[in-house]
Amino acid sequence: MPTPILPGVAHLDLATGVITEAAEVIERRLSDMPQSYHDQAAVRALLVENPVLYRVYTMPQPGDAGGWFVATSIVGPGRVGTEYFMTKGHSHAQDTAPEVYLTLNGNGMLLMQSRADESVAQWMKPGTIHYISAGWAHRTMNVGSEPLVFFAVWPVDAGHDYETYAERGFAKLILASDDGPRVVDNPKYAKAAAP
Ligand code: PAN
Ligand code: ZN
Repeated sequence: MPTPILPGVAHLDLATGVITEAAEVIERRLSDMPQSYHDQAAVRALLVENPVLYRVYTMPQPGDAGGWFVATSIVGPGRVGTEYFMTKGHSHAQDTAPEVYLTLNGNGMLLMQSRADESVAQWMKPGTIHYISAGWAHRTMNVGSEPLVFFAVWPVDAGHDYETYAERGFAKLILASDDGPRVVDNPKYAKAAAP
């Protein structure tokens, strides 16, 4: 018998994104995702320091009979070459599982990509609510100088597909420029997709 979902409560520090009772805290460093960045010379140079790129705090699941995951992500400010510190990025294994993000702090970009390779990039700033449609892969990057903090809710049975995006990445890169973040084609993606 699955454990029924009981009412739950947790405490979130809106400024830092820390959930006090987090059941799990995931920490991702550059060494966990060196292939995600296109500038491998910049990756090698920064691997000496091996910075934490982001952390994810997940609220304890009050049961296992379905329901929602509730978590915060905190992406640090920083760059690897001209790319910003960012999450690995994934799609949900379950094609019918959407997700909602609410930005609490900082400035970021949410890059989304459909199964048909359409791309959408949205600005994240305190108060922006993002609906990530089912079937769309998603990755966030911190384009500002303070931590990017966002709150996320998604179905517990969604599952995460990281492999598809680990090697060739997303169809678009978001690069830092004098005029701010620029969305450009990812050359590695086009090559990998060619027959
Ligand atoms: C988020 C992400 C979180 C970290 O909670 O899992 O921001 O990003 P990666 O999972 O791509 O490393 C979410 O989208 N959950 O489904
Ligand atoms: Zn997700």
